[in-house]
Amino acid sequence: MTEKYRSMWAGLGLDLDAHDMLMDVLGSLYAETYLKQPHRAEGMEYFDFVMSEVHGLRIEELLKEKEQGRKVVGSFCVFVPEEIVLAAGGTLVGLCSGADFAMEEVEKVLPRNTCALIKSAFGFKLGKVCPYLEVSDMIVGENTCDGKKKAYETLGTLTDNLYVMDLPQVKSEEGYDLLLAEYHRFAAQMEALTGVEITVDRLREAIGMVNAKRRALHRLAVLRETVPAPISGLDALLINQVAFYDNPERFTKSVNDICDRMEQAIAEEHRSGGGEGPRVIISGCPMAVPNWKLPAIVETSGGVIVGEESCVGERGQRNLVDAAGATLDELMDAIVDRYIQVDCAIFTPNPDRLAHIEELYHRTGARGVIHYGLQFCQPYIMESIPVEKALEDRGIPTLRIETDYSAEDVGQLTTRIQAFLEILK
Ligand code: BJ8
Repeated sequence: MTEKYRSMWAGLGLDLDAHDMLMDVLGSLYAETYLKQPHRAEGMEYFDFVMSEVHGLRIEELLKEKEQGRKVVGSFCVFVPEEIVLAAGGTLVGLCSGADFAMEEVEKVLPRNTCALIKSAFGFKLGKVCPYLEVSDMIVGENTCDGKKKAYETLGTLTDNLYVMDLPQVKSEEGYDLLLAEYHRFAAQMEALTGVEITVDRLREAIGMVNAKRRALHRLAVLRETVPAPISGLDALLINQVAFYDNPERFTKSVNDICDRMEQAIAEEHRSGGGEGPRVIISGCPMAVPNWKLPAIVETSGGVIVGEESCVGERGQRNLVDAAGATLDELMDAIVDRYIQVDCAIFTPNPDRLAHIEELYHRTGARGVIHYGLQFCQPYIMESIPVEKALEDRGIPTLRIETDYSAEDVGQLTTRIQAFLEILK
């Protein structure tokens, strides 16, 4: 990343030395993990470019949007509806991060046994290295797992623009009503923030824009069912990660472009993308940039990841919002109808998630499931035990991994994953 952004970062209050350090690590990790992959799908240059400018050009764009009166809203969860943010004239960006930073500072305000995702967000805040956090006019927290719920109480002391959304834990009628009420409250909050009224037309247009983005990602997911896979799991994950940062319309076009090229490559039997090794799906906690550890191990060990049952993947992107409603209430109901289907492990019980893992496994022609749980993530780690049992009972080989963001266990994980892939051959 170039010198030209230094004054922008300084203006956002970033610690330039710490930020340089982070950018150096990110750059080398990206080159090592992504650019060295053999047979990359054609069209990945756009996503490489976005990543190279993730703290540069994209932040410059967001600052320009702000100058023109738009508001930037940061979120940590796929339950925050982009449709409502866009309809109110805002831009939504993801704030989750996938690297340890300023851990000594973090452990002064959070217990050591907090999951890496939460600690990382705090590390980026306390270490002053995240321009997305600093550019956000409003940060939305949500009452999902206990870790996040309580961490937001502390985050509220570190920032003055935190808004917390309540979420149901049970998918009952009352749970549905709670989500609907919370989405209405959020819509009112967005209107107050931007000064823009959410009208039927604006909301319908926003739904259309987000549906188009999701449709493009669904198209990508379907193409990955091809044998051999036309794209590596690492690259597909990257596209799903970029979905949380990029301008939605430009992103949709870029995903459709790469899908066009993949379709052509498949038709011409031009070999690219994933290898021919055992196909697996990954299921579990979301993987935020630059958390590429597990997929990199799987794919350098000869496996091919063909689907992610994750919020940075299918769990976060499947299903569309019905845009047919004629009134605001009908459109808001349709938004809740779509979001209530997100089968996060914070729900109890959560049978849909198991059904989705099975469906994804069969649809993609996978031979095994790797369950990815972040250490200290109660919801996913707890759920991983019955999920593994149920999958094994159905004859689906499953490997349960519990890890964090450090590189300490790479050797041990590699041995386990190689042994698992050997069984799948
Ligand atoms: S809808 S998965 S994005 S909450 S890893 S912080 S669960 S202790 S991220 Fe998530 Fe929304 Fe659910 Fe999706 Fe807690 Fe677990 Fe940490 Fe997690």
